[in-house]
Amino acid sequence: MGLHGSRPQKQAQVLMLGLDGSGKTTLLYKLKYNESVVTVPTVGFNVETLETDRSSPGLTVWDVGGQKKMRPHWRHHYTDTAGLVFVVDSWDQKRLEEARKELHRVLKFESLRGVPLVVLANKQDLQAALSPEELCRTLDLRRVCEGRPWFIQPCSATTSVGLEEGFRRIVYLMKTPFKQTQEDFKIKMKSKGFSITDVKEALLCSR
Ligand SMILES: Nc1nc2c(ncn2[C@@H]2O[C@H](COP(=O)(O)OP(=O)(O)OP(=O)(O)O)[C@@H](O)[C@H]2O)c(=O)[nH]1
Ligand SMILES: [Mg+2]
Repeated sequence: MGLHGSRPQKQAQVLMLGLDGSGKTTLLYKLKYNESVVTVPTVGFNVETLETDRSSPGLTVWDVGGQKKMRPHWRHHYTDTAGLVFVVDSWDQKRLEEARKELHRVLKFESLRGVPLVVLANKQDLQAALSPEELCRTLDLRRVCEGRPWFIQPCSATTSVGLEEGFRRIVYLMKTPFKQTQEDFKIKMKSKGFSITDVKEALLCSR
């Protein structure tokens, strides 16, 4: 899937949220233009379109500022959201509790019920970054995402690693019925020689 360019395509709305400084704007422009931009805290929002493959809608990605004063505005974007991307600074352990609370608060909104979620575990280029498994536990993802298609993707907006995968994953979750995503995952794991126990373990951390 090329995530660049400007071919006209049917669009699906993806809402990108996360605490201030988690890297939303940096990763949006890295994906769109493959450029490392110097950002300032977003007041309001940025919006960009990303192309996907021909069989999927293009993505209109809304990057809404994450500062405390901006968070009450997040809910104005919930209607028509087909996919949610929540960006976490995997290095900043001091702010993980704040990130957990905000994510849980967002997921309680009725208008986002069942909407697929990808958590981007950003800043993996930093040495002390927490792993996706550690973040999965700290953010209590398994419990809060009960009944919702979700995935946690390690990435770095600085190096680009994992960014396209994260957005491919949200497209896949948006396109595929929930039960099917779990079946696909089990088949993939088994074909790679993993045991049933491994599959169950992995499903706890990456649905
Ligand atoms: N090392 C490293 N730094 C990053 C990464 N992504 C973003 N940053 C840095 O983190 C800081 C904040 O990035 P922004 O993209 O402005 O964060 P934001 O989430 O858009 O913040 P708000 O607009 O306030 O919500 C900047 O100094 C970025 O260069 C990453 O993957 N690795
Ligand atoms: Mg920003």
